[in-house]
Amino acid sequence: RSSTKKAPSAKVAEKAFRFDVGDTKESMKTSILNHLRFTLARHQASATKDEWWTATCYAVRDRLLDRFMKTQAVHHEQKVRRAYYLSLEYLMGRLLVNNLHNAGLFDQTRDALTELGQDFNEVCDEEADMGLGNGGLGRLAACFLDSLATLDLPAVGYGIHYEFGLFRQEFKDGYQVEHPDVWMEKGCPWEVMRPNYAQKVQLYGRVEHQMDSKGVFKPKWVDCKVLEGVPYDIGIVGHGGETVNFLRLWDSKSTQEFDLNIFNEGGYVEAVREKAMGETISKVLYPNDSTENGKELRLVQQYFFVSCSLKDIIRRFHANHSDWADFDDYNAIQLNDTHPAIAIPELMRLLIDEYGLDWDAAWKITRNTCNYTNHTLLPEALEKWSVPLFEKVLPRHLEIIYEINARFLQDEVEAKWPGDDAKKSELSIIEEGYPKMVRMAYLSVVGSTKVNGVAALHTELLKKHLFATFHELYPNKLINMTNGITPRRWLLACNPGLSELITEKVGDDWPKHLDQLQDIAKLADDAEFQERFMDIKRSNKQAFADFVLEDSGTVISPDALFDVQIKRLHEYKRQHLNLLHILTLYRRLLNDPSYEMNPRVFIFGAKAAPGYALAKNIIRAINKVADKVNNDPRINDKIKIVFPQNYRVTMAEKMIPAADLSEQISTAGKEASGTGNMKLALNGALTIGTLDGANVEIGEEVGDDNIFIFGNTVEQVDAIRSKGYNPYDYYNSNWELKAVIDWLRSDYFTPGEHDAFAPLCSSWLEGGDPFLCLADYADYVRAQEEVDKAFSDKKRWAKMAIMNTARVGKFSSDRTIAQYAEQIWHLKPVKIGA
Ligand code: T68
Repeated sequence: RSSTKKAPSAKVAEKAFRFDVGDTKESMKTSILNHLRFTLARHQASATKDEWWTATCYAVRDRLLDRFMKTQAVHHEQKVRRAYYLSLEYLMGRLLVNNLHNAGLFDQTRDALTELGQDFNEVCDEEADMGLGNGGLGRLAACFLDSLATLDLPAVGYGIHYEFGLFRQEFKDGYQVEHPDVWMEKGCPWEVMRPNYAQKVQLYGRVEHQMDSKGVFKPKWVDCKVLEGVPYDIGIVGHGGETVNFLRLWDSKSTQEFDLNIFNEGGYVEAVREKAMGETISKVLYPNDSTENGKELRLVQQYFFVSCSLKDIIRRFHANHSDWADFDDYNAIQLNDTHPAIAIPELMRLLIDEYGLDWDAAWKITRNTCNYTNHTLLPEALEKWSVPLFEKVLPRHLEIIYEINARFLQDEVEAKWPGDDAKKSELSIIEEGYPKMVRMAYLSVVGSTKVNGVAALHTELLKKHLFATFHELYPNKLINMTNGITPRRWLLACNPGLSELITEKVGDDWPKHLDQLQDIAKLADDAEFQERFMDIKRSNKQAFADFVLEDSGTVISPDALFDVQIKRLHEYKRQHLNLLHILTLYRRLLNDPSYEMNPRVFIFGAKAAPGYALAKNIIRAINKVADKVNNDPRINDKIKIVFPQNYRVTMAEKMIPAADLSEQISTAGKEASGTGNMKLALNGALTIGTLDGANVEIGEEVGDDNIFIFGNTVEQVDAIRSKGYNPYDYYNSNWELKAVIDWLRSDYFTPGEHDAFAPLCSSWLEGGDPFLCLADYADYVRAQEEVDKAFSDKKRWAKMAIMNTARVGKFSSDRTIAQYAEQIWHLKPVKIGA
C-alpha cells in the first residue's frame, strides 16, 4: 500500500516548513510562545522581561536561519566569488530592532508582543550591546556587514568571539572607572555554535629545516602549542531580507591532545592551567583605539583569528575547487587595518608548507587575494612588533616575512632605484634598531593588491606622507574609499519620527537608495515641512531629556541648543577645545549676566583608553566643570553639561536623533574620516568642524551655507609647526583664553583639591599643545558665535538642518561597499530568490 503513495515533493515540504516560520503577526506570536515554552521552559504567566526578549530573538532567528541556509546553498551551488572581511573588531550594538527592520518583521513582531501583553520597547531594552569594538573602525565593520547583505554580495565577516567587549565605564568623583563588559550574561540568542568547523592553530615552538627525500631542506614548525578555535555564527540579514550572510567569530579553547599529554604525565594542575591559558586568548578586547602597546597576547589574538579564518576560507574553497590557480578568482580578503596583516605570511605558510606550492605561485595568490584598509596617520597607532617577540610567538612567520622583505627589496626596490640603499632602508618591512621591529603597515602594502584610505583627504595624505615612496613605486595601488554608515540603523531604526516623515515625502525606498533624500531639499523653505521636521527634532530632544533625567537627575530643556560631541576621548579629537569654549561662555555669563546666548546643553559621550592618563584627566575636568555649571544658579540654566556614563552604540542611537550641533573639531590632518559626523548630519544636526577627514566631503555635499567650518587647515597646521609653534603666543595675547586656562588651573572646580587638572593645563602650555587647541581657539569661539546666531533664527536653522539630511546620501555605506565591490573585490551581487 505505502509503495503506491508518493512522498511529498520537496516543494510541498518546503511550503509546509515556510508556513511554520511565517511572517505574520499570528505566526510570530506562536513562535515566541513556543520558544518561551520549549526553549526556555517558561509559562507565559511567569516569564520575565529578559525571557520575553530571548524568546522573541529566537523567533526572529528562526526566520533568519531559514534564509541563511538558502543563501549559503545558492552561493555554494553557483560557486560564487566571495569577499572576506577580516577585522579584530565588530561594534554591532543591539541586533533585535535592526534585524526586525531588515527582515520585514518589525510591525508584526511589535504587534505580536503588544497583544501578548508586553511593552515592545521594554523588551527590546533587555538586549545588551554587542560591543566587540573600540570605536569608528569597529562600527565601520558592522555597517559594512549590513551593506554587504543588503547589496546581495556574498561575503563573510571574521573576528574574535570576545567574552568581554569594550569595558563598561562608570564615573566616580568624575574619574573614569572601568568594569568588565559581561555582554553574554543573558546568553546570546543570535549566535549558533559550530563545533564541526573548529580549527587548530599552532603557536610558539621553533623551526627545523629538515631534508626531504629529494635532498631539499624543508622548514618544519615543531614543539608548538596547539589551540582550537570554535566558531560562533551570527546571521546578517540585509534590508529586504533576501540575503543572509554571516559573521563568524572564533572562540579559543585549549585542545584535547594538549591536555591529554600533560594529564598523562601526571600534571593535573598544569593541565588545567594550560587549559585556562588556551581560553584566555578570546577573553577580552584590547581597549586601545589609537595606540599599540606591543603586548604578546594581542599578537596571539591576531594570529589566532587570522589562522582560523584562512583555514576556513581554504576549506570552503576546496569544497568547490581543486586548482590553487583559481584561488584568487574566488576569494578576496580585506584586512581591516593592519590588525589582521599576519594573514599575508600565514597564507604564504599554508600554501608553501602545508600545500606544497612554490614561493612564486604562493606569492602571486597571496598578493592577488589580499587588500588593506588604513584607518590612521597617527604614528603612535602604527603597528610594529618587535622581532624577538615575533620570533618567540611565530618563528616560521618571521622567516617568511624576512623572505618577503628580501625579495621585495631586491626585485622591486632595487629594480626601481638601483643602488639606492637609503630607499631600501626607508621601505624595508624590518625597521633597524634595538630591537628590530616588523612594520605591519609596510608588510600590508607590499602584500596587497589595493590599499585604501577612508576619506579623500586622508588618502591624499597617505600618498603624500605615510606611503609616499610606496606610492611612487606602486602608482595604482593606493585608492580612496570614503567611509559610510548604514541608513537602516542610523536613520530608519533610531529615528522613527523622521523616517516616517521622509517616507511620506519620498516613498519607502530611501533606506536602500539614500540619494533619494535629495528630494526633500525642495521642501527646505516650506514652512509646514520645516515645522514638522523641527517638531520631530524637538520630540527626540524631549526623549533624550527624559533619559538624562532618569539617568543622572539633571534637568535639561528641549528648547536649548543640543551641542553633541560623541567619540572616543583623544587629544587629537579635542574634547578639551570644546571644554575651553564652555568655560569661555560660563565666564562671560558670570561677568555679564545680560550676556546674550541661546541656552545650550553640551552633551558628551566618550570612553578613554584605560592607560591614557591625559584623556582620563580630560574626562574628569568635563565632569567637574559640569558639577559646577549645572548647579550654578547665577547663570539661569543657560549652560548645562551632560556626560552620561558608558557611551556605546545604543546611547548613540538616542543622542544622534536629538542633536542640533555636531562637534567635529579634530586637529586638521589627524582624523582619518570620522563616521559620527555622517550619522549626525543625516539626522539633521549641523556640523561645526575643521577641514579634516570626511568633514571636507560633508561640506562639499551640504554646501558652505549649511556647515560651520573653522580652524587651521592641514597646510596651515604644517606651516605653524614648521615655524616653531609656541602656545604661549596665543595664551599671552588672548586674555579670555588665558583667563579660562588659569581658571581651570585653580581649585575653583575642585574646591580644596589643588592641581586636579595640572596634566591637562600643562599639556596646553609647557607640553607644547601638540594638537593646537590654542591656535584654533579664537576661530572656534568665533564659529560658535555664528552657530548661536543661526540658532536664534528658527526658520534659517530649520532650513539648514533639512539641507543636511537631504544632501548626505553619499555617506550611505551602500555607496562605500558598492565601490569596494567594484574597484577592489570585483564582486557581483547574487540574487537569492524566493
Ligand atoms: C577610526 N579608527 C578613525 N581605530 O580614527 C576614524 N582600534 O577617523 C575613522 O572614521 C574610523 O576608524 C573608520 O575608518 C579607529 O577607530 C581603532 O579603533 C583602533 C586603532 C588601533 C587599534 C584598535
